[in-house]
Amino acid sequence: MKDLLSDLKWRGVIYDLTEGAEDFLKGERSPVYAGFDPTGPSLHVGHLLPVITLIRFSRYGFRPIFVIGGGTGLIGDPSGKERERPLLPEEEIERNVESITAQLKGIVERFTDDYVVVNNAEWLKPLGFIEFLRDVGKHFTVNYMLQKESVRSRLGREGGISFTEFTYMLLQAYDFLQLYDRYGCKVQIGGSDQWGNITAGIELIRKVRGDRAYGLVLPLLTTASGKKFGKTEAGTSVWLDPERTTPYRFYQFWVNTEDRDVIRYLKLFTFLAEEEIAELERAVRERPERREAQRRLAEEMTRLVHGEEGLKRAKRATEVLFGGSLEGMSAEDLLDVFSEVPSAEVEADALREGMPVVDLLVIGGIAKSKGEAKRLIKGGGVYINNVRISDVGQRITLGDAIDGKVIVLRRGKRHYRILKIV
Ligand code: 383
Repeated sequence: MKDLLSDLKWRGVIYDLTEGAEDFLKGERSPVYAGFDPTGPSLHVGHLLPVITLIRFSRYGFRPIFVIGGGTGLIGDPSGKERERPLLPEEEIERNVESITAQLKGIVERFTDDYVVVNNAEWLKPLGFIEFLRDVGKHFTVNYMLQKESVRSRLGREGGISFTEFTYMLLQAYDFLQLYDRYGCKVQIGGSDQWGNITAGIELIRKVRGDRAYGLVLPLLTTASGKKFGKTEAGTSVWLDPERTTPYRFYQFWVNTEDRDVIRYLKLFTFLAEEEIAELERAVRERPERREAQRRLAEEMTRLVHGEEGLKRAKRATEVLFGGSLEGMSAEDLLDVFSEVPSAEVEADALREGMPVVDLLVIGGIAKSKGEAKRLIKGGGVYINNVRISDVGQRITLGDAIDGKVIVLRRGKRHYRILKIV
C-alpha cells in the first residue's frame, strides 16, 4: 500500500497544502475534518470529493470528522459567492441538518465506524456575542480579514458584503479550535474555495493554543469541455438523495463522463488501485466505444452512495433500455428510465376485457395503422414489456401493465413508447 501523501498526490487530490502539512501528514495520525453547510436538503456530487477524501484519510489511520454547519449555515459562507445570500429560515436549516447527517452517515458507514459527525450549532448557538468578540474577534485584525479573497472579491462589487457574511471566517476558525480542543484535530480539508477559512482557523489555534494546525485543499472540478462539474445535460444538480436523483440517473451521470475526464475522476473519486486504473486507461485508449472506464466509475460511485441495492436497481434500469427483462421493475423505475420517451394514455376500463395488441400499438404511436401494426408483428419486430409478440390476434389486459400502471411498447431495437394507464 502507498503512503497517504503519495496516494493523494498520484490521484491529483491535492490542490494546495499549508506550510508544514506534508511533513506533519508523514508523521502524526491526527483526526482530520471537513465541513458541510446545510444550505440545501441534500448533498450533491459537488460535495463528494471532500467526503471521499476524508474516507481515504481514515484508511491511513486518520479519524475523519464531518462537521455539519447547523450554526454556520445560519450565517452563509461568502467564499466563492459573487453576491450576498439571503438568510435561510432556522427550521429549514434544522431539517437540512437531519437529512444531510443521515446521508453522510450512510456513506461513511460503508467504510468505517470510527468517525465523528457533529453539528457546529452545538457550540456556535450558545456562544455569546461578547464572548465571541473577546475570545475570537480580538485575535484577528480587520486588515487581515480584508485580505481574504472571499472578502476582497466583494469589496468593489455592487451590494458589497454584509457584516454577517464578513464574520463567517471567524466562525469556521472557531470550529477548528473547538475540534482541536475536543478531538485533538489538527487538519482541515475542503475545496480550494475554503483556503481562507481554513487558514484563519490555523491562525486562531496558533494564537490561543500556541500549536500548529494544517490545511489541505482539493481542486475545484471542471470538465475537460469547460462545463461545471456536477450538473446534468439539463443543467440540474446531481443530488445524493435518491428521491431527487434516482440511482439510475446518478449512474447515468457518471456513465456520461467524457473519455478525457474519466481517468482523472477514477483517481479522485474511487478506491481502485493504480494498476486497475492503468488497465482502464488502456481500455479508454484501445476500445473507447465500450466505455469500460465510465461503467466502472458509475458502478463504484453508485455503490458508494446508494449501496449494493441501489447499484442493482440502476443497472437493471439501464439494461431495460437495451431490451432487458422488466421483471421486478416498478412502474416508478420504468417511468424514470423512459422519462424522455413519448407516452400516450389509455383508460384502465378499456383494458379490463383486453384490447387487441394492434389497437394498442396504434394508440401508443408505434404504428400508424392496424395494418402496419400487423405487418410489424409478423416481421417479429414488436415487443410488449420487452417480450416479443408473435400473435397478431393477441389481447393485452390490465394484468400486462406493470404495477397496473405502465405498458412498455417497443418496435425494433430501441424505438420505445410508453402507455400510461389512467
Ligand atoms: C462549515 C463549518 C466548518 C468548516 C466548513 C464549513 C462549510 C464551508 C462551506 N463549504 C461548502 C458547502 O458547505 O461552505 N464553509 O457547500 C463546500 N463543502 C465541500 C468543499 C467545497 C465547499 O461542503 O469546496 C465543496 O464541498 O469544501 O464549497 O467548520
